[in-house]
Amino acid sequence: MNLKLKLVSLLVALFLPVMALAAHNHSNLDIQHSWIKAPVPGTMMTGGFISITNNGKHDEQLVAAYSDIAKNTELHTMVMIDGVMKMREVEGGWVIPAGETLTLAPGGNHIMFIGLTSMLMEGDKQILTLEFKHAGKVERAFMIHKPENANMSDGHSHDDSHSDH
Ligand SMILES: [Cu+2]
Repeated sequence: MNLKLKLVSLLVALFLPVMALAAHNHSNLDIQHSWIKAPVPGTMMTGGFISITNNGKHDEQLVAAYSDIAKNTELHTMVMIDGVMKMREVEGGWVIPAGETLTLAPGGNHIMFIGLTSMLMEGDKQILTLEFKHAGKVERAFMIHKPENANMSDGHSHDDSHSDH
């Protein structure tokens, strides 16, 4: 047996337990870009957005979201009625087919916070609980910021103050 092969075997042995553990932690779901829109001052509602990729072999479903920041946390979609965009609650949420990505984004599907009970300060984080049909409840940090910063929502520092030019 050459050294390279031995090394590979060693690496496999080292990483197998990690992989097993990760699978147990529902790593089939790749969750990215979780953020909450900083509410317009004086309003009692806002939206949350996220991108969830189902890397598993079976369909998954986002069935509900829970938070401490509002009286009601609902899953909403946008529908066009008589030429006007309106929000509707989606009972049962959305199926995420195997290999596909569910994207909640401004102007489309979103998590709705109605009756805000806490101050949502730009740059802060809030922990939300997402409930999946198979993976169960998953906690996730959501960054609070303005829509313009949406593309910087994950893994970046928000310490730099954003000035509007
Ligand atoms: Cu809504």
